[in-house]
Amino acid sequence: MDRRDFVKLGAAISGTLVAARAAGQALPSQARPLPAKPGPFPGGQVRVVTPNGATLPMKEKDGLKIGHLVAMPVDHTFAPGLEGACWGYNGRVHGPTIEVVEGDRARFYVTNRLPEPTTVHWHGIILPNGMDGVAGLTQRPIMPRETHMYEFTFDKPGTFMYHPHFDEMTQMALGMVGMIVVHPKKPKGPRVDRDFALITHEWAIRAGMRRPDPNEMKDFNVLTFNAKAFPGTEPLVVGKGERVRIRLGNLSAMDHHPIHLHGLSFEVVGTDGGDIPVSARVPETTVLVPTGSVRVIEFVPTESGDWAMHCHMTHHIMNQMGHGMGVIVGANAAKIDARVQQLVPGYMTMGHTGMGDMAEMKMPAPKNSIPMVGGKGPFSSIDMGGMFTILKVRDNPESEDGSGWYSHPKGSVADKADAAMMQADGVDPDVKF
Ligand SMILES: [Cu+2]
Repeated sequence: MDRRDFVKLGAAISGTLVAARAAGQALPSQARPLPAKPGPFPGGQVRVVTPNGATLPMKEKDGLKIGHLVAMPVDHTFAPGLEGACWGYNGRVHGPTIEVVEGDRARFYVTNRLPEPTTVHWHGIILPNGMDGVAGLTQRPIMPRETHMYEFTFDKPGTFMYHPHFDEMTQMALGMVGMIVVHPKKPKGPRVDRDFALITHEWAIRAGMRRPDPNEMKDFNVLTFNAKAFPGTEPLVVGKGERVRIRLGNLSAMDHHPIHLHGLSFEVVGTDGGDIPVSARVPETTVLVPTGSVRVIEFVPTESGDWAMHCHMTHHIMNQMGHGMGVIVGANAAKIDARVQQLVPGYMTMGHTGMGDMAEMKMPAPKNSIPMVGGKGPFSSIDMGGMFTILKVRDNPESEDGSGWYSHPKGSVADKADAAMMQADGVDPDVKF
């Protein structure tokens, strides 16, 4: 079934309960990220928080940091209602974030519990050629049930990624990616109070199926931050006036993602190639994260609130949906519906007033699929999905419950105006154009 069929199927049968799932559900995983505390890192650098994710535990032995990555099949929940038969590391999709300090020497055991060979490539890390993880070129592939050992020194600080370099198309499409953060020994620039790692990714999951399709080249219907689609994404809680860093990696198969933040402007301070000199930084509100790249942004929010953070490709802030359909915005659905209902009882056209009502529609969906849009908001359903999350800027992030909604000062929310108000301001409510 393709996405077009999903729309047809959804449109053809009406009446049951999906809308409850669509509009009524609370934002899941609202657990607050751990408060940023100075970690055991030089210069009091804070630990990186991976929303919806984890950090790889590392043991220390004889001045060596030792980690273990297990490549394996993982049952993963993208958002409530959508399960995927994915591949990942250590029981997670995506794999845990590796967090070390410049100069650390690390040993990684990589165990393969997949049905095919794999390797790990340490994307952006400068290391001896034989540790680079390219099957055939720099090493023997890690066969199923084998473990290989990688050992190298993290010579350069920055933000990097890891992923397989065997059957990249399948293994990355099924979720085998992760982030690497190398803290500098001597931090430069102003101290950062919050530090987040987010990987953008895209998946093709046919309605009713569980296995993402690795062969897809353009019709991606599940777009994620850290493998979660809204409303499954965990918000980023930060303090007003705090310096915040977000490390954005992109290991999508085909697409770049212009990530846009509301309520502030930021500077792009680094890539997976290194730091951007202060003199070359420009203020932005959207950063394009090309596939295979990292962009690190920093900002100091000055306005409290619940601020949207999302990919600005509008198809990427929708969940499973069909785009391969005719334009029916403005069509007279009553006529269409009456005619089609003679053949298909209960038929209901969707999209003739735009797609903003999708979250509220009482329309069933196939098993294992999520509504195209819709998370619960404080005012109404939020009609976005996919690569969307919320930056929660709080006056006192440590003591306030950041998992709740922002409470707006009285009179500070855009709301209905009546004709008398307009006339009092010299605005003609019945103006003709
Ligand atoms: Cu996007």
